[in-house]
Amino acid sequence: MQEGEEMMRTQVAIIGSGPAGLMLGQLLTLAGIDNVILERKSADYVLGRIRAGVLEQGSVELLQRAGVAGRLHREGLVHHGTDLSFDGDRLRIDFTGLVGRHVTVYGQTEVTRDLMAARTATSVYEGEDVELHDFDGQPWVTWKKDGVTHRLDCDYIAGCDGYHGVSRASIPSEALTTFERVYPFGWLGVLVDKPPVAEELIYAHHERGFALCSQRSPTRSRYYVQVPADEKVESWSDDRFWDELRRRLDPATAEAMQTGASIEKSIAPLRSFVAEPLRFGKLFLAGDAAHIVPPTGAKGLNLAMSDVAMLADALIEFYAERASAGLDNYSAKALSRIWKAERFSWWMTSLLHTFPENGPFGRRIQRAEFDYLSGSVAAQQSLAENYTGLPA
Ligand code: RFL
Ligand code: PHB
Repeated sequence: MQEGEEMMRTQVAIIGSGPAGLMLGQLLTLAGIDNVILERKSADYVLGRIRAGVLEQGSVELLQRAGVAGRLHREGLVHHGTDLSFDGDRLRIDFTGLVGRHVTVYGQTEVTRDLMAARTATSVYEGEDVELHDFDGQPWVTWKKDGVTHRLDCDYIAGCDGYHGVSRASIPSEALTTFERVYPFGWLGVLVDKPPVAEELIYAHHERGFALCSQRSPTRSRYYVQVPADEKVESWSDDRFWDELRRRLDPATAEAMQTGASIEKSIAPLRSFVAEPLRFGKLFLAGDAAHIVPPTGAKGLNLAMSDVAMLADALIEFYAERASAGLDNYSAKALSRIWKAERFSWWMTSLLHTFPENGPFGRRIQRAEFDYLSGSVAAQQSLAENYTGLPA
């Protein structure tokens, strides 16, 4: 060590303070396993990101296990079904009636806030130039803060730093196989302080493109429209957004929707991505660091939660029994669930969006898929089973 450097030690170094990193940290802390979270942004920045809104029952149960479900149970909105609209024709998928399960609408921002408030172990925010070292041997991590270089020695590193993070990028490229589909469109999202237009979510297919009516609370709504991948958010005034959204909804919904000044507006690109395996030596990947799904199936946050539940159990088993079977199985076990969520998210995206390359044949197939779904309890059950969450 040189002057101006500071050294620490922990059992598990967690890179990234998103929902995956925070949940892993909470589960480890509850099990008495020392951990440090390193995050490159500020806590306020992390809390300012508007993202997911739908929690599977398994994610709610995990938040309960982590001891952070108090506000979720008070404020979360239980949804027993969702609506699909195809060129104005409506179909309700009754989750509870079909598969005896439901989802809970509770913003990712709130999940993050609750996990941050519960955290008692060390978190470093605004850590610059995080670097991972020797993770095929005795791992350590460095970062800079206020001009000082810090070093953290650890047993394991958990890469929970999202799609653009340093963890996956640190693994030699020949050790990873990646699978990717980039869609030629994104979602333009608007957050508005107006009551939701309907009790449940509405996923709408229209020849002008996909639209989604979602919500955060009885007074706050979240809406999305499909836009071309190269679209600029500056070209979308609030008025233009509301006009476009109305055109894509059935007339009664368009009429009933309350609009107002947006409090957030952003465009998210759509991508399917998986990196395999999820382990390289002492480094494990979890959440968006390892995989991306298009948001149509509402799976990204939920997959991050199920990954870290499996990783936490494996680490807990390792420290309790010095048994590495769980750690050795983590990648294969998590990937099996990840690929099913990838399939479902791709399927929902294919059914509901307008694809420039589709042509008349592709559009008829989409319509036939919707008509089949409308007439088949089996097909509806399959949607409900996947949307509410497959078992871990
Ligand atoms: P995150 O949330 O990206 O957190 C990663 C954290 O790592 C930090 N980081 C670094 N820290 C240190 N050093 C570095 N070099 C670092 N690089 C990055 C980042 O600052 C960040 O704080 O990943 P995590 O924890 O894996 O969580 C994944 C979820 O955020 C994501 O899957 C969901 O938001 C996806 N998603 C949805 N998921 C659902 O389950 N249901 C939904 O309804 C849903 N809707 C959505 C979504 C994502 C969206 N966008 C914007 C991509 C809707 C949208 C519009
Ligand atoms: C959201 O409310 O942001 C949301 C809901 C459902 C999705 C994606 C995003 O499938």
